[in-house]
Formats: sequence, C-alpha cells, structure tokens
Amino acid sequence: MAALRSPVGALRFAFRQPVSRLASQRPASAFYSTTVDSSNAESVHITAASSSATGVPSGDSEPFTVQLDANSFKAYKTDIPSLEIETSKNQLLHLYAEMVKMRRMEMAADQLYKQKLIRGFCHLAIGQEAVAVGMEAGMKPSDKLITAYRCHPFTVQRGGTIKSVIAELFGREAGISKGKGGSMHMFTPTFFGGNGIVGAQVPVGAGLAFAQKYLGTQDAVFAMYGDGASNQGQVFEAFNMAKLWDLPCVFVCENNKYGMGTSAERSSMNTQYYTRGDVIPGIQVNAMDVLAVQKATKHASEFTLAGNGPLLMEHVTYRYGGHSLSDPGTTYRTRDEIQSMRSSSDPIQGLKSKILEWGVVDEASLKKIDKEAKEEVDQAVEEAKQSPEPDAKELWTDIYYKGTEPDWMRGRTLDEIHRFR
Ligand SMILES: Cc1ncc(C[n+]2csc(CCOP(=O)(O)OP(=O)(O)O)c2C)c(N)n1
Ligand SMILES: [Mg+2]
Repeated sequence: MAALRSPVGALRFAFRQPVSRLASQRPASAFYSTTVDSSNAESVHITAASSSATGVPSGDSEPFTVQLDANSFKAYKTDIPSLEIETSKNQLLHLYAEMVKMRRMEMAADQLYKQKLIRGFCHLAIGQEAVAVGMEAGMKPSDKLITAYRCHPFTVQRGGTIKSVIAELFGREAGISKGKGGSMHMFTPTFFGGNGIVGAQVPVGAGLAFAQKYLGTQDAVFAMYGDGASNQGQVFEAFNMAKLWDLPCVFVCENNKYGMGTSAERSSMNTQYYTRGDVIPGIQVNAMDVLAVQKATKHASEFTLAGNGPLLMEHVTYRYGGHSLSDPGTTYRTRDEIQSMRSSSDPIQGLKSKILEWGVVDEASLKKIDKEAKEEVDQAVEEAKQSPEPDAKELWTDIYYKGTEPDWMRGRTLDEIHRFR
C-alpha cells in the first residue's frame, strides 16, 4: 500500500485492479444507483450441452422441438427469444458437419502458417465455430453480414469454398479475392468482409443497413465487432445513426473475452455488451450453443425487419488460440482457463453429446463425418497449392467499380503508370 502515497503510485495501483473492483469502491451515492445496473450482472451460461428434446421422430427430416437451456439468453429493454427451436435430425447433422469443417479448415491454416506457406496476418476462430455456423442457420440467405479480420468461417458459410479461402491465404489465383487480399480480405455477394481496421466495419455495416432500407430489400444487416472494438467512438456513432433512422441493423458483439492480450474486464467499464446501446434493445446469447445462436439470429433478423430499428446482440464465446498466429495466447490467461473452456463449453463436443443423447445417429456415424471433413479440407489444401500466383496485370483490376476508373493510375513507383483508357 506504500505505493498509494504518491499520485503516480495510486494510478499504478488503480490500473492493476479489475474494473469490477474499482466500481465497487465507488461511493454509494444516488449518482451511481441507475435503474439498469448491468455492470455487475451475471452473463448467460456458456454451455453447449444443456438443451433437451423429447419425442425425437424417426424420420431424418421430420421436425421436432428442442428446449434450449433456461439461461441461454438475457435481454435489455426487450424480451428474450423463445427457448424453443424447431429442428430435424438432418439439420443437427448439418450444423455438426459445418462446425467440424470450420475447425478443420482453421487447424489446416494454423499448420500451413507454421510451414510458412501462409504469410502475413492470420487470425483463427477455433472455439468460436458456433457463431458463424449458427448465424448462417438463423439468417435469411439474402441478409447481409460484415465482420473484422476473424473472417474465414463466415466466408465459407456465406457462399465461399474452403479451397477459395485457403488459396486466398496462399495468395493464389484461385483465392476468393484472386489472391490479392489475403486473410482479412475475403468477400461474397452477401458478405462484406473481412476488415483489418478494428471497429471500422461497424459504421460500414450501418451504411449497408441504410442501403437495405433505401432500396427496400427487406434484408437485415449483421454488423459484427469484438469486445476490444466495442469501446470505440465510431461504434457509438453508428448506433446513434442506426437508431435515429431505425435502420435494419443488428450490431453483433462477438465477446470472446479478450482483445489481443487484454481481458474484457480490463478494457470495458461494462462487460455486458448487449446493454451498451442506450435506447437500443439488446440480447445476450450463449454462443457456445449453435442452436441458441441460430434461434437468436433468426429472432434478431425478424425483430429489425419488423420495423423495430436496430438491435444489439452479444455472442458470449471463447477463442482457444492466440489473437493471431504470432501470439501463443498463454501469457495473459492461464492454460487451466483455456482447458476448462475446452472441456466444459466446446460447441462441437456439446452438439455431439446432444446428437448421441437424442439418438440422432451413433458415434460411428459422427466419426465418419469427422473423417469426411478432414478429407474435404485436405483436398481443398492440395487444390489450392496447385493454383498459380495471380498475373501481375491483376494488380490493376478490382480497384474501381467497372466504368468508374480514372484515365490512369500511379503504381509502386513514380514512373510506373497504368492507363485504364
Ligand atoms: C484501429 C486499429 N487499432 C488497433 C489495431 C490492432 N488490433 C488488431 S486486433 C485488436 C484487438 C481487437 O479485439 P476484439 O475486438 O476483441 O476482437 P477479437 O480479436 O477478439 O476477435 C487490435 C488492438 C487495429 N487493427 N486497428
Ligand atoms: Mg475479443
């Protein structure tokens, strides 16, 4: 406590304290007793294995109802989505197969990076598979989505192929951006990237939502960002515009508990991110359960398209690996923490246990799905390796919308000039 005697010492002491502890040291005045004090509220349970189903039919495509865990959702200024979700054996197997494929693809990227076949930045979403797969299952195919750099599974879910993602990581012609973008720059007609600047995609997402309203598409936009991005000014500016104009925008905070090596508690005055939209309602989701993500996403799309304006959706999840491939991910959190998330909350293991419990298929059938996923990814990697590097003339394509190019452009040096016409 000696350090507290000097102002600098007091400051250092303050920075070492978890935010929740500092908040509890505040004077108990009316100033702090707001009606919505969510900063100390408990989050949803992040478990993938506590939903239940009875009367599972024998037919593979016959619908049946799953009751989600009672603590799957929390809500702010709105109601939680219904805890019942209709599914089928085929649908559950599809969700399982997609999550396994996404994990295999990311594991392949990890290996290929370590073999130096992938260079540059590479951020993987191992542990967060239920977010991309569950969102795709809950969105309309024509709804739009935009995210940050942790974008490989979204690219595949929104219409890309595993080969096109791996080839993009290699910088090859068969890549989804013709090898010119790399890890953070992948797109499909309904997926607007893949963005490297933290938070910058959030106002772009609000702009996309404005376009949907202006064009009358009846499509919702999901604008994703991380817990680390959540404190940026531009995020709140986007919230303001979206609410002012009641845009069909769902702002989605993918809370994986860390922004690089900084825990959410150290960076955010309120870690209940779904409550941070002021007058914009919010829903917090157990995003280790793919069915809860699917349910909440469908609910969110319908909510905003019914003319209710924007919604905040917080997916509580966890990344198993480091922030990127240059971070081992174990200096700012314990190995025990990672291990305990893997063993108690893994989205793939959770769905697997439900599939077996509900008699959807037996363990051998799931092993076959696992094997097929590995083979599909291995083949995609081999095919991507065969793809050539893009031709140098591709440096001048996809810069401007066709027909809007200037007469000429400067290249890497003053004398390198390309004439468009
Ligand atoms: C404007 C800007 N500042 C800093 C960085 C460096 N940076 C890259 S990712 C990141 C942390 C973001 O964390 P979060 O939003 O929680 O997303 P996550 O990586 O957890 O998916 C930072 C600071 C950047 N890319 N852009
Ligand atoms: Mg984060």
